[in-house]
Amino acid sequence: MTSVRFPTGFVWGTATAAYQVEGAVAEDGRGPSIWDTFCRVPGAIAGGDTGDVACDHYRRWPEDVALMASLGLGAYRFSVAWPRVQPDGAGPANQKGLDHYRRLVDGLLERGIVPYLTLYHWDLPQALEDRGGWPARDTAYRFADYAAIVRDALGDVVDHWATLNEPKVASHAGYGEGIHAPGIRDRALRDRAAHHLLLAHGLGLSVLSGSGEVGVTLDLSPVVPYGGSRADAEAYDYDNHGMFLEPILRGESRLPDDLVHAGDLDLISAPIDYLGVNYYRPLYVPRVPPELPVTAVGWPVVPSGLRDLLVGLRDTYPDLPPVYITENGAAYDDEVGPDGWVDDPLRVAYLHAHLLALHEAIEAGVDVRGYFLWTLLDNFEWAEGYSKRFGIVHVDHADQTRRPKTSAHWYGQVARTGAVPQPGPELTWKTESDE
Ligand code: GCO
Repeated sequence: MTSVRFPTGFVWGTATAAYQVEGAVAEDGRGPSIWDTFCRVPGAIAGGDTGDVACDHYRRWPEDVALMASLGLGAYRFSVAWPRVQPDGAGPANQKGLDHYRRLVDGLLERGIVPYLTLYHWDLPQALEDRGGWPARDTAYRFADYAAIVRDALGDVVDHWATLNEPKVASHAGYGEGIHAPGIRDRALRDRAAHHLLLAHGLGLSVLSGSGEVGVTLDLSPVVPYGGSRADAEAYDYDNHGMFLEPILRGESRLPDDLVHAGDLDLISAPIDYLGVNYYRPLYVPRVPPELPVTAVGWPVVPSGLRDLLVGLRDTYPDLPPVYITENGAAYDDEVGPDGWVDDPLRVAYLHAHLLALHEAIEAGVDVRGYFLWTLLDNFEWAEGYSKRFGIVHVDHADQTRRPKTSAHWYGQVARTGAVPQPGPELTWKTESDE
């Protein structure tokens, strides 16, 4: 069996986000987030689902960490819930909230799993939304205060930080399209939110300076015209990607000066130690080619898009910092078989092909440091609720039973060996010994 080997020291992990997995939304002093509020808007979430319980990860994290360790995963990308740390989004820290994350990080380290901490994965304290939310410039400064509290509480055990996860989705889906919390549809507020999220990143970056490697995670895709003009594709590309890449990597913004204050772009474009890239599929303008296979959320499966994206980033930004793939994965309608096993051959094929494409990008000279599979557990998929399963571990949300899928065992062997088979026989995870 031939295989491609990833660089020595390559980081293999999984990713989750607080609101999607924790549950315990009123536990230990946690305050409400915009997602707690948005889930109660009739029709906002498929099936009327909420994150009230999610995967009960707030309590079951020891079981989940043990599962990661049993698979041989080396890292865990998680987010801290701001409303647990500052229930009203400002003021003194809630020590019980901080204590939870200290226990989680200690538990990871005890198992030899490296924590990768994201400060913001969309769960803004509702109290700050009540004071204007991300369209209000002050929210960026509240984020800096929050970042300092978490740094002071966990900086002695956390060496890998991300300020934000996907600011584009937080601004565009939350304030532009209204399909994510807080459910606002206003282009001007969207642009204000986008800039203030970037400003929060810049302020957070300076707060975390000296605390280890610090980066930011963006959702990025090649944008491909399919029935539309190249100009349309380029406009869409800037609106979804350049609007964030240009300020962060070049210190340039097209937003008006009454929004972008003097000095903002210096903060936002301060050097980052890495760029987190979330890749799932290319974006086609205006529609997806009908012949492409798609996942359960209708996203086309185009592994070469990952290679093309990374090589394109490297060519466009010669000073591109090292990259982590901070999310990659697929939703499929996984079922528990009669024998209790959850077989997910389509997800294994998706992961296999994307890891081979990632290896091609590394071979082409792109400096990729690690890969975080989205996601460990079937969890609350935002507006889709629990109807979409992205996990390599099946979760029965009625009784919280965890069942590692075939993909969990397949990925575990990749993580343990650092190798992915060339096209041909899939890894059979029941080998007698790793390579
Ligand atoms: C995102 C978020 C995740 C999603 C995942 C699947 O990238 O949108 O970081 O929270 O659940 O991407 O949509």
